[in-house]
Amino acid sequence: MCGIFAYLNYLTPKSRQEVLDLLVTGLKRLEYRGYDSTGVAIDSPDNKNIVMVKRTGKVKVLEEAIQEHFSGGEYSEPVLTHIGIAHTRWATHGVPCERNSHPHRSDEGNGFVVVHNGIITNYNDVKTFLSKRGYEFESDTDTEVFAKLVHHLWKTHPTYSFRELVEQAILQVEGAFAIAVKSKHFPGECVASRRSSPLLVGIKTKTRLATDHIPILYGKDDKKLNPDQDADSGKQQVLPRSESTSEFMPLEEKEVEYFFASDASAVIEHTNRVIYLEDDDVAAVRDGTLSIHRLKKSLDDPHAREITTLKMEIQQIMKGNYDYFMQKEIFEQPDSVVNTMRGRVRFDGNAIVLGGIKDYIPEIKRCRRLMLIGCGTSYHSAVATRQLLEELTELPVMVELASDFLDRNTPIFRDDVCFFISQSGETADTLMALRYCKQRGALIVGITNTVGSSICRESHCGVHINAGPEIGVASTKAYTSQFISLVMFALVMSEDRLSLQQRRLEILQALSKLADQIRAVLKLDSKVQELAKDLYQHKSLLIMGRGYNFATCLEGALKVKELTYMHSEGIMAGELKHGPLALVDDSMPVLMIVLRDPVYVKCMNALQQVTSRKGCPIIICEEGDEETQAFSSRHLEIPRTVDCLQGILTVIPMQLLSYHIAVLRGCDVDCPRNLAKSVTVE
Ligand code: G6Q
Ligand code: GLU
Repeated sequence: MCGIFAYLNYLTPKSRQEVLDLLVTGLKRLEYRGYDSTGVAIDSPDNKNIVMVKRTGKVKVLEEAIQEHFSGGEYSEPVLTHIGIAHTRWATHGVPCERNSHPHRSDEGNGFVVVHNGIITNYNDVKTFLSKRGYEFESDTDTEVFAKLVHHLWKTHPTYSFRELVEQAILQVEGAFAIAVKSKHFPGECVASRRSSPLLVGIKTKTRLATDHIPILYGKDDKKLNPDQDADSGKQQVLPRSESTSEFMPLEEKEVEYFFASDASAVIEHTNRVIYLEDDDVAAVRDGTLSIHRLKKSLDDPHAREITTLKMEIQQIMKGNYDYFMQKEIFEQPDSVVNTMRGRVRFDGNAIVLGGIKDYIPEIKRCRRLMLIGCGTSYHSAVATRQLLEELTELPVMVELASDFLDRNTPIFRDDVCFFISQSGETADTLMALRYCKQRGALIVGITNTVGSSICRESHCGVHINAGPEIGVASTKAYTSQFISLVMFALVMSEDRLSLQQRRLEILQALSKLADQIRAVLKLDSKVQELAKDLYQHKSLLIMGRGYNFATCLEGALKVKELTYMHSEGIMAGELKHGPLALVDDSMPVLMIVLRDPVYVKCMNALQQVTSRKGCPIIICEEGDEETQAFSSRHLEIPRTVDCLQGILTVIPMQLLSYHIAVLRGCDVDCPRNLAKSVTVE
């Protein structure tokens, strides 16, 4: 979680105020990743110190503090070369407050300042080690140990370069992190690294870059420092130096700006040229030169990191005329579902090609079972499509929550095919599950929305869902696009099954009408808003359905919970009489999904059970279905589609309902409390 943003201008004059504006804008783009507190660090006007401003709460609060703090004329003087770092936090260690906000510092003189995303799992050991050497800690975070460790290494090994100091510190810490470090002892330099948390470097130059690859450099010796042999012994340590042995030149530009960011949305307005760092890469900028080093040499390391050109457009990450990103993303769904199918589904020839997995289809067809693994909304997309996958692939399909899957040490075999579904492509639980399955020889298929993400890179093959950037913390358009990606996969798998051709045709035709049908469902917005007015003061909402719509119940309840902080539960209608019916009375809000599909009669039974206990459900039903509508005065009618795609049309009223309840309750729609978009901690 959390957003890291750092900006380095080399021979590109910028005033500190301009730098601060850049940092604040970068943080705003990353705010969806965490919004407990924020902070920035820049050089003081005399260049002798580092000044920091931190605030509890969102970037807006920091922005105001910055305006107050840095309004003096000395901050408007241009500086030729400068580095500023910034952070928006999603607290894992220590409550959200100013003291725990990043950047964290090494000492009272702000010698080294650090922004960090992730968790340093052995921070207690490092803290004990440093405390014994006189360091006093001022926060409850794990991050602070890193700043102090770098300082300790600098004190004990004064000949080390900034990069070497950071490398040595990284070798001492365990866990997941992306970090960026700035130091007053190394002005104009920045060192950044990652392990299991995302980080990229954006590069902006006036002219076209001289290269599209940055070579990877290795230390001569990667030995880890023994933390017990330090200056306490009174002797200067002789540590292994990591001189570069590469014959390549690092990226050297005369006038250049570098951006270090947790994701591409923070840099796209400045440059579309980025390098996605890999685990254990250390990126260092010194005298305007970017070099990338590996902490440990491994045989399958490539020789260079590629500079990627981003295809993203700035408008994609702006709100436009909408009040919230979530609202924008709900209304984008007629387009995003088409983008998911674009270039893949040929409605005229009834053909589907998924370029990212086509070479693996024969292998997938021979597998023992399919496993669909994800968290939260992404997991729900697996629940939503499981039945169709079972039908069209004729394989056993397991759906798994990544965290539970790992807790169980689930047996995995070489002939398993494991799908990892993740909007961000960075969710730690999902990524850990991926690595677990990969180690056991299974084929890894990534279903992600983020090009260059860890899940993307570590999969053998995959489908990019092409939903476009999703900024609202509550996932909406990514869900419908994940759903469609899995449906397309099922269709590919059944291509040569004669007995399934009629069914495939029916689904393909339904897919071709989907965008218009979504538009029709979105027209229910004002009706849904009225229903929200009935519901927003209640404490709970039960959402019931079964078959293809059970996933909508789970996903709808998740949306209500996370956005409105109301209790909500997705209930499998078949389970009603086994317990949940006890909750139903004339005051309990209930929403039921009753569509004309193979489980219609069973759903009607559930509806009867609810109404006979004086329940007054809101019903989602098919257009013109008077028989069902007769059970309630409050209903939402959706267009008819094939059974296995109904879930796409039924989830949209749930997205709208949770959105409107959240607005009515005064909740922060895009940034629900305690949550963050990208959960890079386990
Ligand atoms: C839901 C949330 C959340 C999300 C999971 C998994 O609204 O966005 O449940 O789906 O945290 O995230 P990824 O899809 O990025 O792995
Ligand atoms: N573990 C760090 C903290 O609690 C960083 C969390 C984050 O990723 O924001 O401050």
